[in-house]
Amino acid sequence: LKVDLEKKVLSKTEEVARETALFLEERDCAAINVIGSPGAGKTALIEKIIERWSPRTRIACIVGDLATDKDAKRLEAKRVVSVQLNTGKGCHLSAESVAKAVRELPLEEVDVLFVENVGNLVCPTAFSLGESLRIIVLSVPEGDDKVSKYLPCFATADVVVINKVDILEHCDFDLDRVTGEILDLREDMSVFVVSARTGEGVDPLLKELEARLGTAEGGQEGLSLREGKTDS
Ligand SMILES: Nc1nc2c(ncn2[C@@H]2O[C@H](COP(=O)(O)OP(=O)(O)OP(=O)(O)O)[C@@H](O)[C@H]2O)c(=O)[nH]1
Ligand SMILES: [Mg+2]
Repeated sequence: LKVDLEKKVLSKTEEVARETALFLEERDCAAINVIGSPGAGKTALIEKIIERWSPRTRIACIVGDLATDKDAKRLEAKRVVSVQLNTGKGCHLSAESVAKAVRELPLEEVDVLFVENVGNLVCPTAFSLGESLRIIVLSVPEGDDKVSKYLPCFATADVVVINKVDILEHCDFDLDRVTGEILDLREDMSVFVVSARTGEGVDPLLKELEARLGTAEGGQEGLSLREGKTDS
């Protein structure tokens, strides 16, 4: 009797996320799952990236929120297609709801899909949505103890963005220590210190995203499924 110990039994939600990843890959569309506390600046960061990338890189957004469509309206004002998903009392986007939403988007005309998760540093990180990249946004007014307090969340990130650096001097936030804590989490982790308000630090972040997603001039050769760092 031969038992394959390597074979992973996928849960239903993991299976759905994997199908979404394949669906997106077949359409050469990279998805970025953006996670962070309420008010960390997730939408502000996506807005800033749209300003820099669009229209050369074609962008669409799926936005999770408990009840309103405020974020989708903000993103639509940047002239990108946005789907609002209301979760009611749900504290994170589900793989199932995102799977439905991606099938409503004109993905043949989209290079990068931003999925802004519900503001929360706990639940969204336990579920893959089929993304190829995961960004965690941490803002300096939240305090510099958050990486150690929400370690499982930060450990699942590919890229961490420390936002609102324009107000650093007004906050007790040890930038060097926090950056070090994040970089210590994994070898391939990247950290960027930015202000989504002023645009400071956004260019190096965009270079890294372009390199990871393969969306720089010359196409999407670098695009691949995100494996293994998502669900615990
Ligand atoms: N000073 C400063 N304020 C910022 C920056 N980025 C965002 N903000 C402000 O922070 C507040 C929250 O920003 P949002 O982009 O709505 O944050 P969010 O993470 O999308 O919030 P939710 O979707 O509600 O979870 C807004 O008042 C923004 O103007 C920044 O870099 N600097
Ligand atoms: Mg938002």
